[in-house]
Amino acid sequence: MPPIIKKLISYSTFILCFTFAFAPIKSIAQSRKTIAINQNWHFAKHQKAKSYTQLKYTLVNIPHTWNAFDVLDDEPGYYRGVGYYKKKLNLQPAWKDKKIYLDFGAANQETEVFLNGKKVGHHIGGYTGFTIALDHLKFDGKDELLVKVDNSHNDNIPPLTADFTFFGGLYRNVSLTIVDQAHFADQLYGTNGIYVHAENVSENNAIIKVDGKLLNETNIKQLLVNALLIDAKGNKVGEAKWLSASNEDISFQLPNIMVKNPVLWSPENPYRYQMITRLTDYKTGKVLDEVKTSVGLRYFSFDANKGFFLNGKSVKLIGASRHQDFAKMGNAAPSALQVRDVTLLKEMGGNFLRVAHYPQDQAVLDACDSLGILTSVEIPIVNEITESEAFYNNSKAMQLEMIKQNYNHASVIIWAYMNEVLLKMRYNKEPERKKTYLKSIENLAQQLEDLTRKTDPTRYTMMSNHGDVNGYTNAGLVKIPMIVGWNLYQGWYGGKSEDFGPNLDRIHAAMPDKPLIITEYGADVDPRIHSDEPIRFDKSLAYGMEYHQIYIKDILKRPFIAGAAAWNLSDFSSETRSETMPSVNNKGLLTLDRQPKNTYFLYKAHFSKQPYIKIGDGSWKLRGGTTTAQQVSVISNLDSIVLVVNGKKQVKKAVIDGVVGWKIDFKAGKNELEALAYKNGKVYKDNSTIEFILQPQAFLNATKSFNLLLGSQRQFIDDKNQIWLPSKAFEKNSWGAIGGEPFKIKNSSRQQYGSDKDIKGTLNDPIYQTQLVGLDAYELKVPKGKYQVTLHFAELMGNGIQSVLPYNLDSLIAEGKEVPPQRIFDVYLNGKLVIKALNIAAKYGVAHKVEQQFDCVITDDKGIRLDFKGIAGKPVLNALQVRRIK
Ligand code: GCB
Repeated sequence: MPPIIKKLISYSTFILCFTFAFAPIKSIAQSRKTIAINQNWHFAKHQKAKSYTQLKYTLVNIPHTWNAFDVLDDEPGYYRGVGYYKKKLNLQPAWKDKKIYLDFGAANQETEVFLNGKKVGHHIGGYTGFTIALDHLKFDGKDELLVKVDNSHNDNIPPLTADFTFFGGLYRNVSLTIVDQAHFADQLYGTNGIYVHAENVSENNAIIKVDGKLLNETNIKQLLVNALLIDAKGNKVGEAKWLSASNEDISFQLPNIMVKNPVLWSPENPYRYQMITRLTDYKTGKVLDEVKTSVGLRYFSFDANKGFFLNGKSVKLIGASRHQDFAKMGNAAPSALQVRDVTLLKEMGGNFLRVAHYPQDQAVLDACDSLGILTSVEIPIVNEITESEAFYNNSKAMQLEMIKQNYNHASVIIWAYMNEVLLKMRYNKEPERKKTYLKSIENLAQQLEDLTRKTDPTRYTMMSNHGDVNGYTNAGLVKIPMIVGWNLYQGWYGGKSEDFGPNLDRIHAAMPDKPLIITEYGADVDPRIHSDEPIRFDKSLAYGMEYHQIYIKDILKRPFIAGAAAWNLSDFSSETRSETMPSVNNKGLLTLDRQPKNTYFLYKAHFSKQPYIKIGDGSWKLRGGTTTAQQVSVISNLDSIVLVVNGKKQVKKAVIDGVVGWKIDFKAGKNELEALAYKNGKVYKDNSTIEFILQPQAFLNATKSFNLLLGSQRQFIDDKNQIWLPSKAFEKNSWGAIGGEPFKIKNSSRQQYGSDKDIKGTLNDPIYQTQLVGLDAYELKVPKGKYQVTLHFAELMGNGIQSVLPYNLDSLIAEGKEVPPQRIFDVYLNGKLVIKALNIAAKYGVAHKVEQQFDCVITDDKGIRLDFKGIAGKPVLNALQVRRIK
């Protein structure tokens, strides 16, 4: 229980006998120290039947997760269990009479802390910070911490399921805070106890309020709290004082600080004041503690018809949602990398970050404060709930920790608490039970809403829904939060991208009094995949571009849309996904290691105020095709662009909605591209060198190799930087397949493109995820010579790995029903039987890479011919490589 809040002493009329001078405005108090203790921890995973003392520990540094690598392998699942961290504390004798706290940025997800073998703390929840008092230190050089972290599934801890990986471990910074025995603290919520907010903010005035908590474990009878507000130049702007009348655990509220003509915080000018709050022994004047808080003054409102207003001006919130993991690090990424994400969002022209689906590193919100990015922050209740008191209590505790820990950030305008909570609907076959379940969700939502409004009446509340309006409206969930967030995927999980706009109008019409934010929208884009004929689910950059172009237009057109956050700022780990990059959700505008995709450039062209020009497919350095005439786009916010290809000027073209395109003639080999634009006497340029691989109609003497994808329209660049091009039907004197149909999952309107199964044994899944089914032969007219022919197969039918979530498109269809078909066939190479009675599923299993390689010498003009002869069922071929070796 929080300590009882003591009656506040009104201090407005209290005249101080002792006047504490804030002399130099710089920090003078040395009493509070924060020391990172991230280095040299001993870590071991729990093993059955062994106590933690018997385990073999390895040295690690924090941030650390034990899942950074096991999510990268081709195997499903990752370690969810207990990990132990041990560390000897290096304490200074001078701290003997101090209070020492152990602060965790976060630990996923349940943590017990032991000091010298005795339990001193426990925390539930993987995404908020917590503080533990270390009260019985020995100071003999042997004080030892043992931290037991558990990321096992727990029915009472949100999130229960979600489309992201629950990396276990001490993945945010750990530090010691050393303070005087009388100090500011709100240990229950893991904060320093100082909460600053402003009321009645306008261009003319602001009232600043400081609420706080302090702990006094000394004999000092009277403590003075003094807060000083200084501006960015260090000038004093206002001051407030308060004197305690007791020596216990106290809550206090300082008298108001009035600011005249405040400089307001905004994305354009993220101006911050600083509040220095000091605790002093009233009698002796000794400074006991000092806390600094940055303060941004702004006022804002949401209107159901007109959108969002900041400091009286209409502002469209544009940005992205963000997950916190990085390539090969999982969630254990250093704060500097987290901050870089906010910089990337700012450079893209974004002004809004949805901190999803859980509170993140304080450094992220610090960066949002200092760069002028508005945020919404949420707790991880995702997809479903457990109807238990413990789940409710844990959810509420997380909400409170989130609010208290992020309270002082000017960037935060929204607290949110549920994401698509009706997605994993329970009890669909028991209508009465389902009703009760829905009621439980509504109850929890209402409790979280009430708690949030009571704890922080200065911000808005939100939950994010999915699907159609009726589900959430009928469940009573639309009326509860102040803003409704909707996650919309027309043109991805269903329908067409063009349905997005009309759908927005329908949602608005159904809830005309609710402010609306599009909290998610996106399409998977694998930057290794390109297509001239983009279609849904092909994961190509081109489809992603089309999708986002339509969405941006529709969002900007509608004033009632207060804001929109693309899903996601970057690709992120999601262990249960198996698509072109297994265990990764590719909806990022950036890759998992933060390389920009074209879609990022598109946002930059739309929203950045700086002149911007980028050869759209600049990152597509290796292209190919049967013809050299190909489309190239330039992404820009300048009026018109000139494109120069290999020294030849193309016609100047006007940029429309951030993009302009040309069909240009590449030459085989290296091509130099330059895009130019002029504005106010200045020239803006971008250059790109592109290697073009011509795959001629006939295999010529100069042709070294063909890498062909069957049943596919995409181009793919593999991990050896080889380009794979779509195959075609056989034409005379050329090459191609004879017979066969592209693989499609039957009876599924959701699946239009190959398979989403994780193909075992390779990281180049797109080579295997499409195929021709029932082909008779494959023929290539090649000049005389020696060739290496490699056939690539994978059985795409039958139960692969099943996901617990409906995100994996295959798993929906596969759920227990899909049986691998009988498929046995022979393959002949130029009349010679090279593969006998191949039964892929039986021999290698479903969704496993199979590669078969043969050499052949061609001495006549017949070329290479492969024949596929079915013994049972239809033969298949996924990809084919033909390489000239002599
Ligand atoms: C959603 C979820 C998010 C998923 C996303 C997706 O609606 O809120 O957690 O990652 O869709 O990519 O499917």
